[in-house]
Amino acid sequence: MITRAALGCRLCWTITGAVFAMILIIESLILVPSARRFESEALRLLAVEAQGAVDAVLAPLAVARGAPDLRPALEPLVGRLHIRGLAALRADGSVAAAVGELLQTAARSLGGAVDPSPAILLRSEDGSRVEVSWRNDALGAAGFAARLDASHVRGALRAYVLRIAGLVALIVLVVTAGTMLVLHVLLLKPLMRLRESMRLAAQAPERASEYSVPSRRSDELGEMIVAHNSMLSRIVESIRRDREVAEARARILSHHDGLTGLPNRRSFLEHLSGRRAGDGAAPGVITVCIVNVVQLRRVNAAMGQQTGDRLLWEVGVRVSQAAGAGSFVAHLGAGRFAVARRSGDPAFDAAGFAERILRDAAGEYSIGGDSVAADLRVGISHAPCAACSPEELLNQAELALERAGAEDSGGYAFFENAMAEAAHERRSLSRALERAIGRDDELFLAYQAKASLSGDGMAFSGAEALLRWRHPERGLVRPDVFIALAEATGLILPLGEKVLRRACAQVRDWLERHGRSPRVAVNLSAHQFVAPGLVGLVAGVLRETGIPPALLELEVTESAAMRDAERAASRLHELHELGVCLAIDDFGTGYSSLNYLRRFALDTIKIDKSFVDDIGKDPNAEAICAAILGMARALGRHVVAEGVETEMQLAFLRSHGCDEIQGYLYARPEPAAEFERRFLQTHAALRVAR
Ligand code: G
Ligand code: G
Ligand code: MN
Repeated sequence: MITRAALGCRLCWTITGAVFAMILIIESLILVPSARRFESEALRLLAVEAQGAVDAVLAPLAVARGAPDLRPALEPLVGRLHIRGLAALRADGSVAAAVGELLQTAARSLGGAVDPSPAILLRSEDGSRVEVSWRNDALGAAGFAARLDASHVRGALRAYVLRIAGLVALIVLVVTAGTMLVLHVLLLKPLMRLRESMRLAAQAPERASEYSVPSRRSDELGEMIVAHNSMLSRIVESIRRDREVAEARARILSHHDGLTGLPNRRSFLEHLSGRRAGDGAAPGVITVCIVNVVQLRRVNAAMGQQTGDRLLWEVGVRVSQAAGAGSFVAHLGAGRFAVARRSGDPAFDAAGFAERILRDAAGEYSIGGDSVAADLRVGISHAPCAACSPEELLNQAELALERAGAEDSGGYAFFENAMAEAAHERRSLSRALERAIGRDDELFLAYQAKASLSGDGMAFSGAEALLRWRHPERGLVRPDVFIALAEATGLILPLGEKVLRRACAQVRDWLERHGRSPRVAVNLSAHQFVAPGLVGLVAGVLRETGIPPALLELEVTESAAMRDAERAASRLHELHELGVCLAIDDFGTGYSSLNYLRRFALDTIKIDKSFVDDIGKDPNAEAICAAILGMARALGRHVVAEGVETEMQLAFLRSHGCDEIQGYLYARPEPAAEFERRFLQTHAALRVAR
């Protein structure tokens, strides 16, 4: 295991290779001179042996006087002690006597032989022979030269070099293996863990600190690991902070009005629906006042927009004070404020409440030294908490406001008969809707085409099924009216099931007749989304119609999903398991926690039309669109912008990387037959898969 890992380590190989090369260089630096020394020592011994032999032969002759003939004395030496030839030399270098092989160097040999110890004069090319000479002035000769057989010296040298090289190889082997082992334990193992930790942290930076590396080392590597761990926790911290800032920013942008710092229309409606949901059964009443600054336009024109803005700010402050704690005050835009007040007492004095607001907030204001008079009107709707929807309450207060300017109104007016009218209307409509669900001719689906923005143009990419109701007497009823009614009465479950079956049957029909069908999105209401039978219903309809699940998309509104985010997460997961696509509708209005958004099994985010409407008009709406697109990209979600009506909106969305659009600019909702003629019978590029 250790060796496997170490052998695979490029760093170890490099270091070990360097160590190996270093040992090799050092060994060869030592080996070359020592081999030379070995060889010359062997040759010197050879020469000294030859000299000894000659001296031994000469010694007895020296007793006789005169210059005897040396040849007979030297003759027997040839062939012994590696001697192949011998010559006695005179002082002038000439040969006095020679035996055996002829010496090449005889004539000049004495020149070198200034020493009584032998000197090497010549070596044959192959090193098998050497010639040596030495001084010896006995017996009338000045010196001797000898040719010696040196062939065995080569062999000895080779053996010597091989021995040394073997030793070196052994050292290299031991050092290399040792180096690898030490590198593996001290460097490679911690480095591998660091590398793995970095890789995992890069994949999931928001959980980076879970991948910190434990270490108790105190060396540089230990310091590096400590620094790495602290970097991981900083990354996590910084991502967390960024997310908090983004959430806070999104919350403020989408829930507050930049001019007065008060909550905006959206938060006002949320506040009202929260009250209703929280106290549905409570016997309280809710009072909604819309406070209008009548002459705001005149102030703007006469004294400048800045003064108008400042006045609005001041009015907001006084209205809030007058309404008192327990009231919710919002700025709806332009010169309109809204105040909500809930009371447990059914006889709550709404008129007194409105009068107090008028008394405290209308009148003179001092703006930058100028005196400005604010003329206010109040429209009031007043109903039991559970009776009306937030939109209804607000609409009724708007209607009442129109009558608040009348003579002797006192500056405020009530929406009259609100409860009775609404209840009657709702009862008759809901009976008619119930009947329509049982029939086949009143309710039908319209299909609105969506276009993808890949490339420069727009390409047909899918459709949303939108329910329509043609009432026999009233004509077309607006879907937001009858859907809300169906929600309130529970009719939404059979209605929603009908829509799902129709849409899937339509896809089946298109597949059979055209061999292709766009993906069709079906809206799920909040009730449907939490109904226990939903997953079974969808699975059943898919099975019965036999359509590919990917051709069905389910749209859940953001507010429905966020009502109980934990349950929504698991429900979305179950639906996703069926293979259908999932989209979150009206995104931006329900304020999702980004954290949940990450956990929801969603394919697509649909930016709410209200933001798209304000592109080019309201920088806040543009900021929200850009933020949603950026966030969706980071989370890997597909984005559809709803309600695109102008080229300008399209250009903005395209430049911010929006994937798909839906809106009148590309197509309106149309009956199935027309939709089919336009998008299925032509050769419109159809992209089913994304
Ligand atoms: O285009 P339109 O006016 O059709 O739609 C108004 C509202 O009604 C939209 O919010 C849309 O989501 C909703 N709506 C349309 N059809 C259906 C449907 O079949 N089921 C549900 N729950 N809502 C629908
Ligand atoms: O389900 P959802 O709330 O997304 O329904 C979409 C609604 O938006 C439908 O009522 C549809 O008719 C409407 N719609 C789609 N495109 C446009 C558009 O470009 N302009 C307007 N005003 N409404 C649109
Ligand atoms: Mn929708």
